Parts: sequence; structure tokens; C-alpha cells
Amino acid sequence: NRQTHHKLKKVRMPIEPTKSIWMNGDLVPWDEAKIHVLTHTLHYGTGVFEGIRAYETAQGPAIFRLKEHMDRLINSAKILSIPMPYTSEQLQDAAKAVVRDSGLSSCYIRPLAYYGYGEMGLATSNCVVDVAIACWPWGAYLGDDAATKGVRMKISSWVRHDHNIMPPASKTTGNYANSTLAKMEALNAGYDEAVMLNKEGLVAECSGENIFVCRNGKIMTPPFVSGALEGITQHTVMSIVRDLGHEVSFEALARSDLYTADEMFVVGTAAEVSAVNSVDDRSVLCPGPITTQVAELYADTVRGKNPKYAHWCEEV
Ligand code: PPE
Repeated sequence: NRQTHHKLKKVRMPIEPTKSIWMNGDLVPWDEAKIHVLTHTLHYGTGVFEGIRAYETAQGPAIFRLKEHMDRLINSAKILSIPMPYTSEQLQDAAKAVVRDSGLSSCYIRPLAYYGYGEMGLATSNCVVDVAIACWPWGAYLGDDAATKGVRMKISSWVRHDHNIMPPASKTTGNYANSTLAKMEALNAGYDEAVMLNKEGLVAECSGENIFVCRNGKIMTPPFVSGALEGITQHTVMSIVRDLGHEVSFEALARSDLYTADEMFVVGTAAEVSAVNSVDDRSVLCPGPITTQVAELYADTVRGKNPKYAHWCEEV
């Protein structure tokens, strides 16, 4: 009799079980991939994770920018001083093994490194580090409505965590409590996603995406110092935006830049390139011409159809 606690049943991101999950070096059957309830990270949010996608390409399933994601996982752990027991290369091989074993042609991949069972208390010096990598089929991250009509954004009343509170550069599990506060506030108010401002009041990012604003012929995205994650999709999109002949730059943005934007889109591994429909009920052109171009080229690039970046698609 497990219960969901909320009336917002329209937002559903179910997990579809696949064959196995990689845990500390072994492929464990899905239903046996369990942890103890006294696992350290479950209590203190001291883990680090990644979100990666594999896509169907002409050569078979391929993981997009696998190396960059695993390198970022290693850096996330380094920021938290978590001694990572595997190298980036070992983690890349493990991710490929999980995807191969699943038999899926496309999927979402979730690596997670966490302090395991055996110690309690805030000191982590004697904690064991466990690593798991799962994959499953995952659809439109911002909902089917958002995919067709564009995302309705709300500026969050929750402030984005800061470099000296919880470093945004690390994909730390505990950081996402801040994202969940913002996401649920936005959903409860009838919006699809939250834009988060930093403690100076500048635009940082969304609860699970980086943001791009097109205004007066310029395409801009907040810099990492504003509190944005160093997004891999953001990097991919900046590359393809330049290839399309547009200029793009990191700029500090105020909320009024969003209200007066010509067009806007949010990007992330899960969300891919999603058009923004409005911010705090101020509508923006949706989908705008640049958004459409970028979304199409991104969709091709992740599927190995952009020769310049075919090397970003890592066959499993
Ligand atoms: N900012 C945040 C806060 C973030 O969580 C993500 C990824 C991004 C930016 C974009 O990063 P990148 O994937 O490298 O382009 N969010 C993950 C979803 C989080 C979730 O579990 O939900 C993702 O897209 O996988």
C-alpha cells in the first residue's frame, strides 16, 4: 500500500525495469539491486550522480558524450572529497555493459556513487564508497504537453544553492532537494518548470536544465559563476549554435531579460532541447526559429547524424 502523496498525478516519470544494474563491478539482476535502509547517503545526501542518454544510431545504440559525463562524475566526487574507486574509463566500460545487457536501443543511464552501509554520522572517513549504474527507457522529461506546447516557466521563490553552500559544479544528490523544492512549487502553481535565481538575484538555471535566452539578436546562457551546472548539453548546444552561424555567449542575466526575450529554450540530457512558452505568464515566441533549428540539429547530433560530432556517440 505504498502511496504517492500528491494530487499532481499528471506528471509521471515511471521507471521501467530492465535486465540488470551494474553494482561495484557486477551486473546484478534488476530486482536484486538493493541497498540497506541505513545507507549513509540516503540519510545525508552525500552522493554524486550523472544522467546520460543512449540513442539509436545507424551503428546501433550509442551513448552520447559518455566520457564527458563520467569525467564530470569523477569531478563531482572530487569536489565532495569522495574517493572514487573507479576510473572514468572503467565507468565508461561499465555503462556500456549495462546498456548492452538491457538490449535497449535507446535509454537513460543513471550512474550513482554513494557512501554505503556500515557507518553513520557526518564524518565520512571510514565510509565505503559504492557505485551503481542503471539504465531504463525514459520519455519526454518535461511532460508530453511541454514537448508539444513548450514549457511554462515560473521564477522560483527558492534561491539556487551557492558555491560556498553546495557547489553547483558538483552533481551532488543532496543538491537536488533544492531543485525539488523549486520544481514542486512550479508544478503546484500550474507551471511545468522552475527558473532559479542565485542569491544575487541573477538567473542561474532551472531545476534540471540550463537555460538559453535569445534577445536582440544575441543568444545567451548564464555562466557557471552564476550558479549553473557545467551542462554537457549546454556545451553541445553552444557548439551547434555556432555551427549554425549564430553567436552565443555566457552572460549574467536578470529576470527581466527572460520577460523580454524573443525566444528561449532549456537544455539538459533528460530534457534535450525544450522550447519555452512563457515565464511568469509573459509569453515568448514558441517555438522560435532559432529554438527549432537548434532542437533539430541536436536531435540529429545525438543520433550520430552530424558528421562533425559523430565521435561524441560512443557505440556500446
Ligand atoms: N542543471 C541541472 C540542475 C541539472 O540537473 C542538469 C541535468 C543540467 C543543468 C543539464 O546538464 P547536462 O545533462 O549535463 O546537460 N539534469 C539531469 C536530470 C535530473 C533529474 O534526475 O531529474 C539530466 O538531464 O539528466
